[in-house]
Amino acid sequence: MSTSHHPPDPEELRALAVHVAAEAGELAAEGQRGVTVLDTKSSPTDVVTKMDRAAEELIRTRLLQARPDDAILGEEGGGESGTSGVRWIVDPIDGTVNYLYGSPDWAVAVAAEVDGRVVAAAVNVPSRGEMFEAVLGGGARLDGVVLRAPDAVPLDRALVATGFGYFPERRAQQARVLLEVLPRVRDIRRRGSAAVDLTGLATGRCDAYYERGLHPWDWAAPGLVASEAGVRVGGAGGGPPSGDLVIAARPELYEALDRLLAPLGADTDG
Ligand code: LIP
Repeated sequence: MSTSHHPPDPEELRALAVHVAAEAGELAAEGQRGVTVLDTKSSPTDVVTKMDRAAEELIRTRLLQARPDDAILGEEGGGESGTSGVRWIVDPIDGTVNYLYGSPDWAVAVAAEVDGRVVAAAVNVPSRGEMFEAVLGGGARLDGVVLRAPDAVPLDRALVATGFGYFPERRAQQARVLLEVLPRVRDIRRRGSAAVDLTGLATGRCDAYYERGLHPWDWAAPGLVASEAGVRVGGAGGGPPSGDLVIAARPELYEALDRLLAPLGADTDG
């Protein structure tokens, strides 16, 4: 069934995202035990397993079966163009290092973008049995229940999640930033998955999140879940999320964290 010649219905895109994220999550969960490193990407610590590739392959196949004219951008397989105006942004396993070590914090993230805006999303956290879903302007849900992020807390009482990149120079800069952040907040969490962190803002598992050096597949789907739950999700200098910076929190806390981070400067490239 192809809906690609009609204006895309975000609810239909969400349903498809949920469907493929569920199937890919099941496949990845079955393959987690005993999984090993298949290859490395940007640096020796940036690993890929055969399940990252298998899950992405499954997602691509299912999406193109349902909507053959859509474009796809995936973490493992790169970009494929389309003609329908819909682009899927896919992270088959976000938190691959956790996945490799048998930890529960990894997720399958599938987002649909129309005219450059993410309009529908699914984030499946199989080890927790959680399926997050969202539609632009239509709210976010966890296992069918509407999500509303808890109110902001002051910065000095905020549990702040962050992450570190795969390049040594970037990590050294991230450590310098952390030196300024850590004494000013309740505590820091480094879970190893931007998708788990961002969806965690919607459920109140943490209060704020920031990270530099991410890719669109890291924030596309979970960013919509967070923003539809009332979280502000942005980037450097008041702009949208980008590889430079993703920052997310309820608005008042967002501003305080942004003020703290802004003078600490951009990362070393890489
Ligand atoms: C991961 C991100 C995480 C970041 C890691 C890595 P991957 O994605 O979700 O926030 O700190 O360095 O980029 O590589 O597991 O898909």
